Amino acid sequence: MTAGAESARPETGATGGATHQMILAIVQDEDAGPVIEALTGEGFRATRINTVGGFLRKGNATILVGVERERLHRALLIIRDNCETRTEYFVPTAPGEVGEPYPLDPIQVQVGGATVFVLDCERFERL
Ligand code: 2BA
Repeated sequence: MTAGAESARPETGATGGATHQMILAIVQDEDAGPVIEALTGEGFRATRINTVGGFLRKGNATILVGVERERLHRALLIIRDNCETRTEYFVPTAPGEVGEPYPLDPIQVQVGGATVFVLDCERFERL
């Protein structure tokens, strides 16, 4: 049976629970390459989307990983082990009396390892 034919059926469990889950992991740019390499090295499939954090307005990466429920834990471990916590600085501004806003003292923030959401997949197909 081809992969396409096999997966043309909705992949839901006998109890109706999802058999696949979607990991949505927001990681720092520097960690995205190692995370994807480690995931694919263990047979996971992953997609990287280049994103921007709403607070720092700095580029980061959102990695989508569709996984079978039994392999979820392993994928999360890989993500955790390949993401570092780093210190970044955010420079807030205050409105100036005339013209340009002026910078205030930098605020230190700890970014990462990874911000992870795990979603049940209602349906997974490869067409
Ligand atoms: P950013 O929004 O650029 O946030 C970068 C870091 O700034 C955060 O690191 C956190 O330490 C700090 N931060 C964010 N919002 C803050 C606030 N209102 N006040 C003070 N500090 C704040 P992480 O928590 O590790 O988040 C890293 C990135 O993950 C975020 O980048 C954002 O792109 C994403 N993210 C985090 N939580 C999220 C959520 N609940 N929903 C969607 N994306 C999220």
